[in-house]
Amino acid sequence: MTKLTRIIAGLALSMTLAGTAFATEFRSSDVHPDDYPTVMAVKKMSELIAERTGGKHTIKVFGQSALGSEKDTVEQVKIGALDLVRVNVAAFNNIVPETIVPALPFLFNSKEHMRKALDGEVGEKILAALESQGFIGLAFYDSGSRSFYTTEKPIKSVADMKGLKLRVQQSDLWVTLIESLGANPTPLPYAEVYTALKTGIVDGAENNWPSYESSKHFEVAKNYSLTEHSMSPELLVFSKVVWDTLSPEDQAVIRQAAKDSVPYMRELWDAREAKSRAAVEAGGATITSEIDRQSFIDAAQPVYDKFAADPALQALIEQIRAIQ
Ligand code: GTR
Repeated sequence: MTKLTRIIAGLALSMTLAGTAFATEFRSSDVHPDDYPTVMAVKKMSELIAERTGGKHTIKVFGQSALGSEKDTVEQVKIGALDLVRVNVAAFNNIVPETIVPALPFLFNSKEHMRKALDGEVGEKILAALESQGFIGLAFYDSGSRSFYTTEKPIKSVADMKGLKLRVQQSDLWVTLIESLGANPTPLPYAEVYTALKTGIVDGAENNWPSYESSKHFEVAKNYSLTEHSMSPELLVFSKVVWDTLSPEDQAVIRQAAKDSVPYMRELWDAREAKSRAAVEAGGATITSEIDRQSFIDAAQPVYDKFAADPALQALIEQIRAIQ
């Protein structure tokens, strides 16, 4: 061994040990601020891990896209440069086809239906599918229903979508959905949406109540139309590169803490949805709740033909539809 290879070997060993024997503060990324339910849930998970490992492991959450966009941070997690990420499933749609399923338009009938599906076998299958691409799927979090909002006129039926420039998440599924509805998609990272709305780069976007409120999009796009076109959930994912350096005991603690953070998150979520809706209404947003929803459901069909034709995905969709 030359001196240099000895140094490199020593460094590699100490990095491995850092992951196993000594205290580690895992780094996690989120696009949301500190008081957002997804961020608070990962902080809760950190507390549980600290308790259950005698303080050996914790998680530090970097919010508000401080470590980059969802797309960039997913790439960092893939190579092990970042330990965890909390993103919407949309960020995985182009990487792991199974993540397309829960993002499909008008798939879930209700919040309860969505929770039941993701808590059961369907959810487990989607999480397991992440592993072949270098990710450990830990949990789903709620993201409510997403609806469109615009700077000029409100949307009431799919005809109102014609020609609108709408921001979408960076996912081919989402691009096709907007095209199918007759609008022009502009994929952008979340952190760039406020300025895009304000400067007229886009005419609108879509999101749930808490994001519409906390991002202040409601200040620049005041027409919120309750299309509730997707319940695309949130995903919490660990880097497989880092995971493989951990002991089976620590892996089990992390998996369980993630699961245990879900009910906590849902409680925060339900309260936050109501609070955010009230806040945007008080802040001057106009809510259109009379929507010709069927016109959207019909126009969205090509999305299923293009993205959900694969028999494995079809099976997941049927399993979801069979849940009462
Ligand atoms: C939010 C979601 C984020 C991100 C954002 C977006 O609802 O929590 O993870 O996906 O929407 O539209 O980019």
